[in-house]
Formats: sequence, C-alpha cells, structure tokens
Amino acid sequence: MVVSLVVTAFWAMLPAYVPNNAAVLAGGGRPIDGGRMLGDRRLLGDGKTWRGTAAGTLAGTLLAVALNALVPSASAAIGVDLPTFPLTAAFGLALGAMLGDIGASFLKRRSGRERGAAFPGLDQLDFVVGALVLAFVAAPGWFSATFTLPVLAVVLVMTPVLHVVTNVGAYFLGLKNEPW
Ligand code: CTP
Ligand code: K
Ligand code: MG
Repeated sequence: MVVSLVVTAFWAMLPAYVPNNAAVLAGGGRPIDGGRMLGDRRLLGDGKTWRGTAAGTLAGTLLAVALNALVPSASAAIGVDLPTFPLTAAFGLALGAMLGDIGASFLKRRSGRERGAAFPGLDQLDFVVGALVLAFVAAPGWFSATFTLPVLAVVLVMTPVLHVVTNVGAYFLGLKNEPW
C-alpha cells in the first residue's frame, strides 16, 4: 500500500524531476530577462536561460513518452498500476517545473537574494507547485485520476528529500555551483 503510493508518486513526478537537472546540464546563453532590471535588481538573473528552460521542458516531456512505453512491463514487474502520461500532462509537468523554478528566482531577486543564494523551502518545492498546477490546467482529468490526496501527500514529503539528495550529489560531481 505505502510502497505502491510512493512508487506511483515517484513515477508520476519523474517528468517534473528531470527538467531542473537537464537545465543545469544544458543551461547557458541568453538569460530570459535579457539583463533587464526591476528596481535595482535583475528581473530573474543569469541563472534562468532560454536554452536551459527549453532543454528542461523537452527532457521532461521526452522522458514521459519513454516511460509510457515502459508502463506495461514496469507495472507487471512491480505489481502496481503505474500511470501513463498524455502529452498534455507530460508537457504540463515539465514546463510547469521550469516555470515554478523561474517564479522562485523572481521572488529571490525581489527579496534581495543574489543568483545562487538559497531560499530554504522555496528551493525544494517551487518546481513541484509549478508542475502540479500546470499539469492540472493542461490535463485536469488525468491529474485528478493520478494525484489522489494520498499520492499528493507523498509527493510533498518525498520531493524535498529527493531534491536535497540530487543537488548535493550534483554539487559533489562538480555539476552545480551550490549544493541546493
Ligand atoms: N538553468 C538555466 N535555465 C533555467 C534553470 C536553470 O539555464 N530555467 C541553469 C543555469 O545555468 C543555472 C543552473 O541551471 O545557473 C542552476 O539552476 P538554479 O539553481 O535554478 O539557478 P541559480 O543559478 O542558482 O539561480 P537562482 O538564484 O536564480 O535560482
Ligand atoms: K532553483
Ligand atoms: Mg541554485
């Protein structure tokens, strides 16, 4: 029961977990805000680029398509009915994760935090909120069938833990400048 909830939550969120990491690997180039300021701070900062956002969104969407092909065998192997991703849901999860992260950078700059500064709580959940909201908007039927209240609860507890672990790992591998 608990195992099936955790596996379902993890599977359903994979297209939202991958984009931020893909953006770290692919990021660079022109910042989304084009260098614009809001008051005496950058609107978003150099850490939010068009290339990173596009690569992250594409990576999450393609991962969902790949997962769809694995649903029958993976479900049978572990005895859990894993969800398939309609393209609207896949794209909503992936783009939503990127937009949540971009929204967090906007809030970081407004609160005087420079690029790369930590914002505990926001850093761990910005992309989850973005992904869930956009998936709900893009595929409401799929969303309510997949993200039942117990699954949502698992997502909200599990994601910050996974986020800390992956970012500390990426930091020690030299992929990320800060361990958050
Ligand atoms: N990145 C990107 N585009 C995005 C998100 C991330 O290019 N939409 C890349 C950038 O190279 C960024 C790195 O991934 O520096 C790490 O992402 P993140 O930690 O979210 O950005 P920060 O540089 O820490 O900037 P901020 O303080 O605005 O979060
Ligand atoms: K971030
Ligand atoms: Mg950062």
